Amino acid sequence: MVEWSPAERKVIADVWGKINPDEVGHQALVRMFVVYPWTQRYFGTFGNLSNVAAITGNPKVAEHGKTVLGALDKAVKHMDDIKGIYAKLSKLHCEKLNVDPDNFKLLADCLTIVVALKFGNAFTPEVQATWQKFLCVVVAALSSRYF
Ligand code: HEG
Repeated sequence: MVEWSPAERKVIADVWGKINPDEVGHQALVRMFVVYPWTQRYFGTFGNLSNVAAITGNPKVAEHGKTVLGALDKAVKHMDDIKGIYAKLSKLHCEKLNVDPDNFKLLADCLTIVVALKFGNAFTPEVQATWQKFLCVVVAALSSRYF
């Protein structure tokens, strides 16, 4: 069971309050597809992902960015039960989408980089530590139904 201090809860609420979910989700996915091109293999229905411009302009990527951030919004609102609220989503990624769970960490790292770029100096070591703890829990919860 993950414990969240009041200070950590405040950091996550602050970061989340300053994020534009459509933009951040989109930019994180673009980075994932460009930096880790093998992650494209799960998105055969998305059409052209052949270069940075195609990925950036692909409306399905933008749409999926919103979907992913919508799921993260639920995690922010239920920080004490992330495993529970992601149980179905984990099963879906494992059994239906057949996503290798190592990829969750890659998307999480892309999310951190996008948030860091937006925040600049405000992304202090303390903020980074808490943000990455949050994403660590998200990744663990998404992986929890693989076993
Ligand atoms: Mg996944 C669908 C969330 C990482 C591949 N992902 C979804 C959906 C959500 C979601 C909410 C919609 C589920 C539904 O239709 O009921 N994904 C989600 C989160 C994260 C993540 C929160 C990590 C932070 N996903 C992820 C990664 C891959 C992946 C790393 C592959 C590299 N997701 C994937 C695919 C679909 C979803 C292929 C189906 C997309 C579609 O067909 O529209």
